[in-house]
Amino acid sequence: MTVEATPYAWPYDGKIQPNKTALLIIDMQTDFCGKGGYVEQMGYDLSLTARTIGPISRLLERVREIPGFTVIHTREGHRPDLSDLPANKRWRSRQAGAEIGSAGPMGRILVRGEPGWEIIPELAPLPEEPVIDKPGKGSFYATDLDLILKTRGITHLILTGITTDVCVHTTMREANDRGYECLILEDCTGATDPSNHEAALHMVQMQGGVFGSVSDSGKLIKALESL
Ligand code: C5J
Repeated sequence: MTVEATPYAWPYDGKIQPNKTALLIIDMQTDFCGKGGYVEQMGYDLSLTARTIGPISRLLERVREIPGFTVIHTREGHRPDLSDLPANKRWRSRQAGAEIGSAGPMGRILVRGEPGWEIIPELAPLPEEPVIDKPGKGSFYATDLDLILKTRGITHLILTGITTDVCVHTTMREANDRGYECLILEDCTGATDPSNHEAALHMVQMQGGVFGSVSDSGKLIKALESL
């Protein structure tokens, strides 16, 4: 059974194979969807990113029941000494009113080990689920994600998390260039601007699905029932 998706049913090349598929949960950290975190400090509406928590939780519960299915979490963040924080990223965050590394209500913003940097309790990784710590927006840059995926023989990726237009999109584009077959779920992703969310999903569907295909968690869960 394939997942009903646009512009093509996913995967285009046949049935979902759990041992070749990974659910990627990107940056579901307090800094991006919780009170006192980076996104709230920048003044954005938290409900736009927090709306993904329920759908991702339900999907995760289902996926964890399927033998062989890989779940991978990512966390955006920097070393406490900020030695992996490029100057351009730092000054832009200052411009946005929430300088990375500065003190906020949830500890130092986007710094590893701080409360705001932690993945939210509702989506806490299980011990066997790899967690990728990334200094950039993309999940492949300066990480071992590709090595972990290749070692497990993963060819298909399901993308969830936040934010749709930044870390999720960068990851999807990089994954597509590396040859992974990608599916993005609209209710399991969210942006700090609703029109950016819509635009990001629209971009995926151009040119016959230039970066992959778009669906939602309900349709995916329905397809997973047949496994
Ligand atoms: C951003 C992310 N938006 N996780 N990070 O700065 O998308």
